[in-house]
Amino acid sequence: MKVLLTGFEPFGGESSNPSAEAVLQLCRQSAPEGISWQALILPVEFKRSGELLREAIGRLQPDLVLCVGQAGGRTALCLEQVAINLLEARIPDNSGWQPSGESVVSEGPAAYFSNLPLKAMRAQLQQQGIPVQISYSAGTYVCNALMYQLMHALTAWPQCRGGFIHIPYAPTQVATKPDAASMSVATVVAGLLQLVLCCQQHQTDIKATAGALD
Ligand code: PCA
Repeated sequence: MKVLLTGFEPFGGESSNPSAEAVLQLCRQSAPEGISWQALILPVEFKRSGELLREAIGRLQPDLVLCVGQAGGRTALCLEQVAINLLEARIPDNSGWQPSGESVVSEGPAAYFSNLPLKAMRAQLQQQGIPVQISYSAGTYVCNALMYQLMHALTAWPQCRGGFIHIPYAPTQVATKPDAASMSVATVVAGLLQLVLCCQQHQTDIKATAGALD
C-alpha cells in the first residue's frame, strides 16, 4: 500500500506547524511491512496546495492519502468526515489571498465525505490511548479546501482512499497560551502510524455509534 502523507507549512504567525513535523518524522521511520510512504509539505495557500497535491497524486499514484493540518484549539486528533465547497478565510493565506464566499470548485458538489474507515480509525487510536474524535467540520480555511480538492481529485482515482486529520497545537506553541490544549509531536506521529495501519487492515468501516449534538 503506497501512502502519501501531507503536512502544512507554518501560518497565522506561528513559527512551526506540527503537521509538517509529524509527517516528516513518521516518513523518516522505516515503514511497516506492506507499506511504503512519502511525505509532502504543502504551502498554506488555497490554490497552490491543491495543485501540488494533485500533481503528487498523479506522480506517486498512492493507494491512501492522509492530509494533516493544525487546528489550534482542538483537543484531540480530529478525523474529518466532511469538506465543504466554500472558501471563507478569516485571515489571508500565505500568498496574501483572503477569499470570502467563493467555491473551492465551481460547479462542484456542496460537500465531499472522507472515504476512510473513520470509526475503525477512532477505535484504533482509543485502544492506543491517543485522544481522538470524528469531526464534522474541517473549518472554512485552507485545510477544508485541501480536503475538498483531495476528495474531488480522488473521484478520478477510485482505487485511492483519502481524508483529512486535524491535530492540536504542539506543546511549544502553547507556552504562551496556557489555556490551550496541546499534543506532543511524538504522540501525533504514533497516532498517524496507527491510522495508516488501520487503513491497511480495514477496507470498509466498522459499525459503531458516532455523531455530535453540537
Ligand atoms: N491548518 C489550517 C491551514 C494549514 C493548517 O495547518 C486550517 O485548518 O485550515
